[in-house]
Amino acid sequence: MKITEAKVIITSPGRNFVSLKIYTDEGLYGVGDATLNGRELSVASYLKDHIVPMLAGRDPHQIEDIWQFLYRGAYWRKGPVTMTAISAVDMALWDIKAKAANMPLYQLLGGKSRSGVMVYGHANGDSIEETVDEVGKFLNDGYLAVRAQTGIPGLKSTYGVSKDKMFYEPADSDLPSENEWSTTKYLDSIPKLFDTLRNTYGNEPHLLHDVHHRLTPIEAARLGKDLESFRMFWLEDAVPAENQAGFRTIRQNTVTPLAVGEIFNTIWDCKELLEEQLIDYIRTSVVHAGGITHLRRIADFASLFHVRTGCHGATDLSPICMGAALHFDLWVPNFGIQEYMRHSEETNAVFPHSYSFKNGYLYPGETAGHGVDIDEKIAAKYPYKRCYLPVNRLEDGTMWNW
Ligand code: CS2
Ligand code: MG
Repeated sequence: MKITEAKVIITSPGRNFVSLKIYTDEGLYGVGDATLNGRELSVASYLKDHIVPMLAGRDPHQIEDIWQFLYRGAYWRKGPVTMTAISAVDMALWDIKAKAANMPLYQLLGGKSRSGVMVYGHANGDSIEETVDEVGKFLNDGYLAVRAQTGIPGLKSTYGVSKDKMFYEPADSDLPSENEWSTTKYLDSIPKLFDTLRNTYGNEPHLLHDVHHRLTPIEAARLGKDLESFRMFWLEDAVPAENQAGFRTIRQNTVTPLAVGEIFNTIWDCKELLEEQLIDYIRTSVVHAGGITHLRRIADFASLFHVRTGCHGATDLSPICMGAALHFDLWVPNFGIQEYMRHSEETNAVFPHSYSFKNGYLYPGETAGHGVDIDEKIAAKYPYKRCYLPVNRLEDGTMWNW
């Protein structure tokens, strides 16, 4: 089999998605997600201008060799743009290989390790009362695990709190909107939220929370301690993680489980975190961390250190990424949980897929490949629209982490 051509498809059914479609001389094609929220066109150009011209004539079955060619061959290694582009190629090639074998992708990875993939949903509200009600709705819908984010009294807006509760979307503006942050106000609120949640729903539901990179290690250690009796499933992105050693302070001071990694793009971003057992869940995704090929390498390394997977699955990762992730999750021995932020009806129509939700679990389906396609006619109805994530400032105007 030979690759004949590849095409980059940009569509915006409510938010921007970049996809790669790779064609072969045997009539099979594969699709991969190449979406990098707020920087979409840079990956589209990387693919169109620099990768697509090198694909024609290659054997699509040589996934590893093509991965190494694109990674080593760029000379400039790593980085979100390069790695998202490589991920898209990798996802599309695994799709082709599984279609050629006439098997769902998980079979090629080693088969099922479990019957379904436990997912967590996103509940949020302006106040603790509203957030508690929203968590209840997810539990009623059958979710076994829910992430809870709440508005902070005294702050106009904060990460994770949305107007539309069902299809929450953080990138909503053609120039970055500005949020305001106070660590003092935040640290005061969050333990109250989880205290109320446990009093209302008991200890059984898994509860998660995303700090979204806003604390320092000592502040994160304090929050972890304050949350200990509420038995969190995890505390996510407690600090920015460029300095992996910073996690030592958090780790030495709390037994609250830690998750990190949605913005990591290679194993090098988490090597120290894993080797030193500084985290419990690694959140690297199929689309931003080098596709199935590299994610599998990260997960295997993580398994040596009792670290489980918890792949990023926000709405800015397209259904193609979700489909591929579910096959990975069904196989990966050290699976922890999968994030599942539901896509809108418009998005689902552009990306017909075989995965489905039931009683807290997602199932990838038995379609050959990763089970997600792109309807180019519907995709063409939604042209690209520039859209940024917000930024964040302290109350005195100092730039902070969003
Ligand atoms: C996130 C995302 O945990 C999460 O899902 O932190 O909401 C993240 O902010 C977006 O994916 C950014 O594009
Ligand atoms: Mg997050």
